[in-house]
Amino acid sequence: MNNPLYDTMFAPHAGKDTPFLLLPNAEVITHAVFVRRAAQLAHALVAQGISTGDRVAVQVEKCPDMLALYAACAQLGAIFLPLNTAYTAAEVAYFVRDSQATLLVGDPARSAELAAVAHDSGAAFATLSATGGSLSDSADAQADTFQTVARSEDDLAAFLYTSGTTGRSKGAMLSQKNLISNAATLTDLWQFSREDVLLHGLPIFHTHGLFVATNVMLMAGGAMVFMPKLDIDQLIEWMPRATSMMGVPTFYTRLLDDARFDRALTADMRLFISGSAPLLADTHIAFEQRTGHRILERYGMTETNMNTSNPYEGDRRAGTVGLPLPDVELRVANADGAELPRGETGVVEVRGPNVFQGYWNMPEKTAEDMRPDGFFITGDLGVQGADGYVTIVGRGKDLIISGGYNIYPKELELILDAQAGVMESAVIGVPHADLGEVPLAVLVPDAGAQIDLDAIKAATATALARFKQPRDYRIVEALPRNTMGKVQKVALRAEFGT
Ligand code: MCA
Ligand code: AMP
Repeated sequence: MNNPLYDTMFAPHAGKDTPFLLLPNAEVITHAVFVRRAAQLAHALVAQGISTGDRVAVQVEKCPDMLALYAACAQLGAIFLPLNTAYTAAEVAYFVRDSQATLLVGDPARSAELAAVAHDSGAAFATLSATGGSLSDSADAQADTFQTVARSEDDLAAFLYTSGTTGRSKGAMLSQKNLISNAATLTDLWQFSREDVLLHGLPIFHTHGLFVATNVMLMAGGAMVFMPKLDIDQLIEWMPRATSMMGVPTFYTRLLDDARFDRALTADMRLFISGSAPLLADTHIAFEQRTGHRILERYGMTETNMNTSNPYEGDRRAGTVGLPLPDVELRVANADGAELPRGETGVVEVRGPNVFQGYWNMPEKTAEDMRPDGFFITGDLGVQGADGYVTIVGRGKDLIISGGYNIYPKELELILDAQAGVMESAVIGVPHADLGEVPLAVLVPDAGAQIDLDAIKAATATALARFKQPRDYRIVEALPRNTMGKVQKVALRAEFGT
């Protein structure tokens, strides 16, 4: 193949007048129209000076043109780098600088601050949104075919930034092969076809909404109900015309909280998939009682795409993440990487075509997380039963997952520690009925100092996306520590986690 990603996902749809994106306003974008739009955007990128291998950072609201920009990058061999729309200018600045992006594409509504971010990093700036922008306008005037640039499956297709226990975000480099192999495996395993209509309420700047949901539907040739964000009314309205849904657990708990969501509404649905955070067994059971459907839970990571899945046909077990995917090797290992006997808890490690190419410009960090034999250390604690089913029992890494978004306490602690009057801080995840867990900050004041919480909240608001900001604060005299001096977060969670 000339360009495996483009030739697998997009080229086969050229000229097909079948529906691809069903928008909530009833507008339909066909596969053919989408492919032509991608070509126009590829020309617009070239006009901006983008060439093969360049990073294109994109922070725009979910809309058809944002997805077409992903296709355009694939067609010209540029590296697509989507960013959470909740990120502050300070956060975006880090990603643009670190990735050495050539272009930042931002929302026109935020063009003043984002243009400054791009300028400071030596990147060009353009705008795009559902209703227009400089890149969209430029695309409108371009030809709707584009000569696909030759690439190999080992070439990079995307960077996704993922925070870390050190507090510094890392750019996970994903190759064409990483994306294609996982999408092919999932399409086959979950039996997606051109008959499918997927309810798509996830953001498209993360693995779940982009490389699982969208890539699978592109591979299958089906359609997506493409909602700008999760909207329960829209989900309920569209469900009778859909066949499938993918969501984080919050999607399922919110549906269950709605009395309109019942067996009749889901009668024509064939599949509900959950991932990105643990789905409580209670939710799984309540969902089956209400609808007769058993949610299929799967498990993955930004660095690896999907690793395991409950079976499509067969036993979908509540509380487990199912079996390793057919082309993924999984072992539960001790700290040295030695495989443990089945039934013992250890760190989950995976190897296969899904595993990423490393962290951008961080070879030492890549080496730390990758075994010499090619297994990637996920940092998740798991156990594999004699029958192969994997259960995630905890996290070896200090991570909070809130509504499917990851929050690394270290990133918050570095900011809190730097505030006037704060001697030190510890951030923990506390249970939250809607989002699973949310961050709570525990602060220790400097001797004799008063902590000004309003000033601290203002500082975190400038530095951090809203979803990362602590939902609550506690002030204590000292943090609990073990004999090695390490903060005992388990003790903090026991004290404050209710
Ligand atoms: C929004 N807010 C949040 C979150 N989302 N706070 C904490 N955690 C969140 N996830 C805050 C906003 O800042 C705002 O705060 C208030 O909640 C309402 O915002 P709104 O946008 O209306 O919220 P929402 O639309 O109800 O969003 C909640 C959501 C959304 C539907 C759960 O966050 C979501 O779509 N999550 C999915 C994330 C995802 O795709 N994860 C996959 C990562 P205020 O009112 O104070 O201003 S990929 C991954 O994890 C791996 C690879 C995998 O396995 O899939
Ligand atoms: P991310 O950094 O967004 O790639 O998040 C990946 C992390 O989400 C994994 O390492 C797990 O800790 C968690 N995760 C994803 N899917 C599941 C699941 N089904 N059950 C439990 N944890 C999950």
